Amino acid sequence: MNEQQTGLVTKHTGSHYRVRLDKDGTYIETVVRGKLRLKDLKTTNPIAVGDRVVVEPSDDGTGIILDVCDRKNYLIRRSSNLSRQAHIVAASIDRAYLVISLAFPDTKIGFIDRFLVSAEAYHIPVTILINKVDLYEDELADMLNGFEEIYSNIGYETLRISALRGDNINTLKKRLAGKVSVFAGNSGVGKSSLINAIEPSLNLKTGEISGYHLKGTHTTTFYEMVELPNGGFIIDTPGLKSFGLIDDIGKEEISHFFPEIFRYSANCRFNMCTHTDEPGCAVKKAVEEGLISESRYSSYLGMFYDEDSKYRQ
Ligand SMILES: Nc1nc2c(ncn2[C@@H]2O[C@H](COP(=O)(O)OP(=O)(O)OP(=O)(O)O)[C@@H](O)[C@H]2O)c(=O)[nH]1
Ligand SMILES: [Mg+2]
Ligand SMILES: [Zn+2]
Repeated sequence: MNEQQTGLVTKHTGSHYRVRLDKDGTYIETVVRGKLRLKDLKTTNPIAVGDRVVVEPSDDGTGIILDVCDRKNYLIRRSSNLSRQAHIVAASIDRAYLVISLAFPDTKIGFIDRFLVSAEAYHIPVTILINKVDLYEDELADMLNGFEEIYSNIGYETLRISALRGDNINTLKKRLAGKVSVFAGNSGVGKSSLINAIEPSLNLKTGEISGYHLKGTHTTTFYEMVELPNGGFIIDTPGLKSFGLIDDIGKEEISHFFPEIFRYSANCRFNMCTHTDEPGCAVKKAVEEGLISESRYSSYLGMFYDEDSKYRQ
């Protein structure tokens, strides 16, 4: 029997995990020891890219994962509309980059706000990357200004970028240096294209936008962490169709994860105010005065009232 070692999970495909051994930086292809799978029934993937694991390597470049080390944090979502199971998108990350596009394909506001709520709940800082700005003219350019104003006023970092034209790629590159980052978003928004723009030698596969629906074609099919030459790791992920809140986030807690709603709620008349129809609600007043955006407030109401809308696209 070979000695046990620790390593970092850098790729996940089906039941296989690629692990980078801490000792010498070599990669081995592993599977999970049967018993471990049963430990955590609530998640579809007990191990995610970014996890540190204990492995037993064999001599032929394969190995078995024996245990998962404690995570610093994780980005988690409901795995599908019907399932009650959760899916860990990435583990132990410094920052999540939510890649969105206002067109070709457009990212839905509900998706963005549920992503942000989940990340707040799990203490993961988020930067919103608004990609494909080379395509935004006229109405889309106005929409871009409006969008950016809403999210930067709340305190989220936003960056206008274009993988195609190169806008702000150098700024992004500097932000990523030395950090572990995950790029997430719908299919076709340009996650893999952006990573290629940052580091062309990675040459990740990118896809077309389908002509009729103007949606992505799910080109990236696995979770993979790539290493940047100047230090730092980026996790490229397959396009997410939806971003449902997991059951652990209670209805009455949701408002805590809208930073601007939480801020104003300190002045609500009632301690337990749900900011729906209570008198003296400082949040509703702030919406009326334009201090909280109507789209954010309606995302909040959607998540609060309609259980299902939490899980829809
Ligand atoms: N005009 C324009 N097109 C872009 C830009 N970034 C990406 N694209 C195009 O968008 C399409 C999808 O890009 P991908 O990088 O494959 O998107 P993805 O987010 O990785 O998609 P999945 O892997 O399916 O989740 C490709 O045709 C890219 O050329 C951009 O900044 N501007
Ligand atoms: Mg991709
Ligand atoms: Zn209130």
